[in-house]
Amino acid sequence: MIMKTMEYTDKKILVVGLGYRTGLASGNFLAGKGALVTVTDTKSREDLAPVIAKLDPSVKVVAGNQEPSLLDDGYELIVLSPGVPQRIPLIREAQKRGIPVISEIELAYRHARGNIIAITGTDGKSTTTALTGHILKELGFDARIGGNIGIPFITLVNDMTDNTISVIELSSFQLETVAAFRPDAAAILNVTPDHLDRYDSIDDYYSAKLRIAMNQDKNDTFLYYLDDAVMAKGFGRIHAKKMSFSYNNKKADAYCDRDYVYIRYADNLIQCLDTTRLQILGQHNVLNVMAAILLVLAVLGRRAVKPDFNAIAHACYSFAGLSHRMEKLGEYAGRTFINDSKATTVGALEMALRSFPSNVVLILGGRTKGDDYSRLTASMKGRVKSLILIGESSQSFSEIFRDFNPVTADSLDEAVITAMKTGGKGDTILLSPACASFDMFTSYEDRGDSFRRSFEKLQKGELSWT
Ligand code: UMA
Ligand code: ADP
Repeated sequence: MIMKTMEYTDKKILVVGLGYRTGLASGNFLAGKGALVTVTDTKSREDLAPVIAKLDPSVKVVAGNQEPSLLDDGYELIVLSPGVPQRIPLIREAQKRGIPVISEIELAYRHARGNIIAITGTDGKSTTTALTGHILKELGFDARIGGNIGIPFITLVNDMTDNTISVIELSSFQLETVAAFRPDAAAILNVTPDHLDRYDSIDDYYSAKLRIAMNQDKNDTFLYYLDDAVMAKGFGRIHAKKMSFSYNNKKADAYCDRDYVYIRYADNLIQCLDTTRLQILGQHNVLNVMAAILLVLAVLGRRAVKPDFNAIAHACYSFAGLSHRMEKLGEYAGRTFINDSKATTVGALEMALRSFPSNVVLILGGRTKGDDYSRLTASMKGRVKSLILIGESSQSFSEIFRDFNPVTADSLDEAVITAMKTGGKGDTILLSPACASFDMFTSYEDRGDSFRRSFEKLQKGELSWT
């Protein structure tokens, strides 16, 4: 039985996974509501020290121990951080004992006010979330962004009003343990293989994503990408009004024709914006723009507000994009440097490559996530003129991509020097690793920042390549 009450005083609640953000935020929120909170994490107290320092002093910390016997303390609710899989013995035991296990997203949902837009998908979630929030703010709404983008949803709920619109990025991990969560508008942007180290198959991964819409009804909106072959499976379970976007299929509610984005709205076809005026680069970002506009329209519809399409278009034009996603760092000696460190999947790199017809010097590799990387060769052919491998995947990638004569680099400084030595004027030097960063860096941001520093060193003459 899920504890529906929002009265937490003296209730014993276990938060599993302190992390850097989610467990910390959930623990502090619940302690603030008077709950008796314990947080458990497999890391040592020493490793967790900087996070423990930010915890409400009333929260008990069990570090380095996550034995199922912890449950003998009699918890009424478990809040699970996204990085912790449900298959661990502690959670299996909690499920056996009938203790409700919910994600921080579910917890936040129960306290949220106003409207909720929820966005999932393999790639493009953060960009679409930030853009949707940006459009709403430009239109004058009280929009807040959060979720997997790095701001736990629970940190947003305390000062919400009925006018607030929360735009929440959701990972499949967070969706695994939602229960009553019901967004006014939900989107699955795309589904390509990812996180196959956590899921048994792409179907399992997709099932977790579909949970975004499982409680929606016909008054809600569910948005999907019409060109995605994996989608449409499982739609039988969705009761919301469906809308779609497509790169060029005119049956969709939003599509692109030549340089323009068209939107179907109240039986009219609106030429909404000119894609050449967007600051965010690449075809994939046109898809993200279409998704963001349709989500905004869904919530405006909910509020019976007539859309100002001109203002929406201008809000899209003024969106500068997020760092580490096809971010142009600058030019040096005739080469253009692009930081796409957030491309941690095969699908993301495939999309990035579509933006460059040729002369790409690609920096690839890191910690793999169980995908079939050989399918990248099709999009690399003709576009990638030289390949530089980084990270722990170097050995296996040398074999998979041997036709590209790859060179291995131990650091991004070395990768940049090699890129300069092997290439020439007109090249695009692209960091788009298609892998997680944790083998060499603390995060994709750390990897992208390191690439930026290498570029800056090059500009200052601190990296010698001639
Ligand atoms: N742990 C255990 N037991 C286990 C496994 C892990 O105790 O069996 C502990 C770990 O030691 C760690 C904690 O559990 O301390 C897990 O923390 P977390 O990974 O949930 O970390 P947070 O800092 O709270 O970050 C999470 C998201 N991380 C993941 O989903 C892995 C962040 O997404 C998100 O921004 C943040 O919540 C706020 O919502 C990051 C991510 O990589 C960017 N997401 C994946 C992605 O985008 O592909 C899903
Ligand atoms: P996410 O939050 O889902 O990881 P981001 O918006 O951070 O997505 O973008 C990460 C990378 O994914 C980008 O650098 C880009 O290469 C790729 N990408 C962005 N949008 C899409 C999309 N709609 N389809 C495929 N790839 C995309």
